[in-house]
Amino acid sequence: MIDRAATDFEAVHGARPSGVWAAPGRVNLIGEHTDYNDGFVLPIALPHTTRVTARRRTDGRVRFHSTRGDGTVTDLALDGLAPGVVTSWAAYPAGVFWALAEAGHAIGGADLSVDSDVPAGAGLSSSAALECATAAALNDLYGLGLSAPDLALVAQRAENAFVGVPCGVMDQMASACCTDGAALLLDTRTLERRHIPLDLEAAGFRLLVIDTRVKHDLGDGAYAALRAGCERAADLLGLAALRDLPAAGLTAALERLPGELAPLVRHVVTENRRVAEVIEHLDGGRTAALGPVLTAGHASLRDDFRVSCPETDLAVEAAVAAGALGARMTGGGFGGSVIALVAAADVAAVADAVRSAFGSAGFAAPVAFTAVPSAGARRLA
Ligand code: GAF
Repeated sequence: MIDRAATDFEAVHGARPSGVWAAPGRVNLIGEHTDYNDGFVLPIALPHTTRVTARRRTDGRVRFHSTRGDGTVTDLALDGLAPGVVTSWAAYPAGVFWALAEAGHAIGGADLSVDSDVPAGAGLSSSAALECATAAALNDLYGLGLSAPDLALVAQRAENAFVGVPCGVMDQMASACCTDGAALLLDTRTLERRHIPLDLEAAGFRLLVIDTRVKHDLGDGAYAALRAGCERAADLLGLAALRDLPAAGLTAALERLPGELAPLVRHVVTENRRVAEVIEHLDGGRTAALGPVLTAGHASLRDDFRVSCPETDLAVEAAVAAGALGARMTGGGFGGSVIALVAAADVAAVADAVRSAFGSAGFAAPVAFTAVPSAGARRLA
């Protein structure tokens, strides 16, 4: 794979690359729409990665090529980069150059070729994978000495200010900081992290990921509206963020809020509680007990936060009916993917049941695969 990347790179850019970097997509086990409320999240990195093959340039230009595209090379002057200037997929890596320069790092030009097996638009963080692989490449090429969380913050800045999506920090932190064999418990306020060993296979389970193939798009305004709603609710309650509302104060707080904001707040407070519950079960070695917590999380996203869709609801329902211990949509919602915790012996039956339910409902066939907690951004060669 690495030899091929170097050969492809040379064919496009006319010189050998200096290295190859990879960053993964993610699924979030629990803690959805909590990150921009300063709350808690528990993602794992997927084995699927985006690879960036790169070398420095000395003429102040950045050139981006994707092996999945039509062969076009996007060629830009570094000093001309500004939000709104790049509107194609190249906005993600270009945004990383821009964010590093904005933070005062001495970055020169570079040639980049990008390859990926992270499904795009599936709620599996293909954008964060591309940003983090680019940031890891530039960190090494220009000897910036940035830590993994620093790279995640640069990647998030690129997405917020250059691409224009007001995402929280979970996806970039997952892609940059996750480790093999562990879930990442992240406090999104302090960025304090705990790597929680997660060997589902040894416990006799599998994590089934079901891509509904309903493309989700965080840039279409619905995500921003939800984030604004949560921030308004925190403001009305006199809190810095919804993370500061204790579960014991929830009922009283809901009475003080306008009808459209109360369910958002209920979701965020109960979801932070569910993260804590999942951690308690994992710490206690009670893997099967995670199932009902995941399914309760889905109900909250469906009924209170209202970010599920008929396909994700059906995938959860069919998976649980076929014997999954629990299931929930993962990521921002409005389509995307579902995760299901399944006994090893039931994986095929659960995947078949979801496929057959989709067929009966007239939905396009979903794509299912099992995932193990994998490594974060790294240099491959
Ligand atoms: C998307 C965002 F990018 C994350 O920051 C997070 O808010 C998530 O939706 C919902 O938990 O993936």
